[in-house]
Amino acid sequence: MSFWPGLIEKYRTYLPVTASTPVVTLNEGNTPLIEAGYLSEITGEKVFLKYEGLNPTGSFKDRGMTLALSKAKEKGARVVICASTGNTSASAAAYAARAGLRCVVLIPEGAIALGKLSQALIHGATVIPVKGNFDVALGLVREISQKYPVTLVNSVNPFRIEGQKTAAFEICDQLGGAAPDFHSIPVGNAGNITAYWKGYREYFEHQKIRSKPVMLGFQAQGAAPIVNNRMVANPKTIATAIKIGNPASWQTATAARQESGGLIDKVSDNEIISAYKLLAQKEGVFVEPASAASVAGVLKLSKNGYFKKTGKKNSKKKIIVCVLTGHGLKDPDCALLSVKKPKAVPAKLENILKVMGL
Ligand code: AN7
Repeated sequence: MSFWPGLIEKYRTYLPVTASTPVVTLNEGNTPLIEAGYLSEITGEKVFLKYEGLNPTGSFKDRGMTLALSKAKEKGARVVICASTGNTSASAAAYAARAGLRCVVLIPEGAIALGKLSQALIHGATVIPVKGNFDVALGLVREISQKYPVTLVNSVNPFRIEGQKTAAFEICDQLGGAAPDFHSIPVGNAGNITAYWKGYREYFEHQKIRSKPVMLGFQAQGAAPIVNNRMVANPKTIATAIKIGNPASWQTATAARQESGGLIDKVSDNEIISAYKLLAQKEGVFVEPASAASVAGVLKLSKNGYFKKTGKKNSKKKIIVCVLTGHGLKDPDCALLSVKKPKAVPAKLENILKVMGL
């Protein structure tokens, strides 16, 4: 195959589609696994970045949405609905536009990043800001989809998980038919950690890989219900994508943790922003804040000696894959708040040279 046909065609045999399923695709997937030289150096391990921000709408949600919209179209749905901290709404809006379906999105008012809001709007979705947080909005769309002929495309829709599991397949394919030793991922509603673990398990069962990774999930400190084993009524974090207090896939996330011998830990907003800037300035990779949680978590564990103590007992460097779930351009406000803003100078050589330190 000389071009990438999208993940449904690529991984068709692993997915619940038939020859008559209409494939709604933007040729999502096939994202790069980037070697992270700086992170490898400071951790002493071999770190890779799975850059999911390079999907068509700029986040991993496209993997789930290609399948969710294909299946919705197959069953004759006219309207899809979701609640979202932003990326799900952007992706649902784009894939619904492509499928010719109506899309309705509920978002927590004032709490989603600018890029995501502009995407949902320009793709023609009916955007309904709600005076409440994500968890409240998810409750509402669940109720609507039960009472009306409206298809829910949040990750409680099993086709979302099926599509998203293909990212685990890709990582193993990219590593030459092997799973990483550790898989690090931000956790919000917990659909993605569920999906990756399912993907690794299936590749293992199909003997495509000989081991499965240890799963490392990271929540933001102010939105860490799974870590604290307690719902959070008013989640708070700069990483708005994972500002979620009652994850829908809570049970399957803790199962992934337990079955893989991994952990789900929390990272502070400061740790998230440090990792966010490190990725941009040392690796050249611009992500949104939530995505940096996977790297912040690995740095935290590395400092505590975790990778030396855990996993295979040999001196070989461990392979750690950090999932970077969304593109930095999703949240330009956060970037501008994290740096010193430049001052304008007169358009004269001497002024420019002075700023350059020449
Ligand atoms: C960039 O868009 O929940 O644990 O409504 O956008 O599968 O929820 C987004 C989640 C991580 C967490 N990184 O994934 C939504 C939404 C980014 C995200 C997550 C999200 P899950």
